[in-house]
Amino acid sequence: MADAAPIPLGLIESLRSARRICVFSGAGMSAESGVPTFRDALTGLWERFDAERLATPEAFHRDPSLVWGWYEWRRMKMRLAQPHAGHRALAGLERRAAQLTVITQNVDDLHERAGNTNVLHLHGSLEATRCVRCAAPFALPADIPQEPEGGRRIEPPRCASCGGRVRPGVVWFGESLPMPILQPAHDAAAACDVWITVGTSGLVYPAAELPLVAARAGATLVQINPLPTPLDAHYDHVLSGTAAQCLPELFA
Ligand code: BV8
Ligand code: ZN
Repeated sequence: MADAAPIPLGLIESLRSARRICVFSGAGMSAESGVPTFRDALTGLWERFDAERLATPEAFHRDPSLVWGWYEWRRMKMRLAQPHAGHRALAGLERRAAQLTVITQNVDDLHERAGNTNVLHLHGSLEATRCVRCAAPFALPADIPQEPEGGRRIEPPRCASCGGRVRPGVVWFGESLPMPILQPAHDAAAACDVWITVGTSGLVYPAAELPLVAARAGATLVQINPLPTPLDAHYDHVLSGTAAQCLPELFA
């Protein structure tokens, strides 16, 4: 990976004086921990699938054990992963900043495992599973899921209360984001001094709207991504680098 571009001095100054900071993370935030990005989560056994078609209620209804197998594989990758220097930089920032809100599209728990406590999961969590029929939470076994022997399909567990099928606790395409999460995320975007987006292609809505809410409210916008994204023009600073390179530099 090429070295990250130097951080502009003016940006370091504005970060030091910021009282309310929002960090908006996507799948690229977890890439250096070994968790495949959303579009890369279809390598190997999954390479012939399209994430946007697999991460839907229709796909789960049509082939529950294929979809459950994909999530078990992703949960295995997450539980084997460790937070990297970028996650730790954000945990350190939370201890120093007046107010830091992490708004993540990710369904892994790496921000929390690094030590951040104020984390809003817009798209749910791989660790939260519930019954499709009665919505009772289902406690997953603590051990690391094993790579399905050769195949991909794993029959989803059944709810102890009503026998209904258990589903992943994520927000699928076509499902609404939970307002108890989306509203505080929107409010934090509208009130922050600095908004930092890290590791997202900016393609998924309504999450992709949030940086524009911060921009309209007059915040300084920073984009961290090794590649250009369609929303770069809305940013005051575009840092061409990775999460593990740029975040420790910003918040050393
Ligand atoms: C909804 C959980 C109402 C599941 C996910 C306008 C308004 C509202 C809705 C829509 C709209 N337009 C279209 C829609 C529909 C749809 C949508 O947005 N479609 C897209 C594809 C066009 N949105 C919805 O359906 C949402 N629901 O709006 O409800 C409704 C109700 C009924 C009918 C209609 C509407 C629900 C969206 C939530 C979907 N669930 N996740 C799961 O994980 O399995 S989204 C999924 O994509 C992940 O959460 C992921 O985080 C997210 C976004 O992807 P990215 O995070 O950006 O990841 P990606 O791989 O794309 O990119 C990685 C980036 O990292 C790259 O830029 C790369 O360069 C960079 N990178 C790589 N390495 C590094 C790095 N950066 C830094 N460091 C590195 N080392
Ligand atoms: Zn049930």
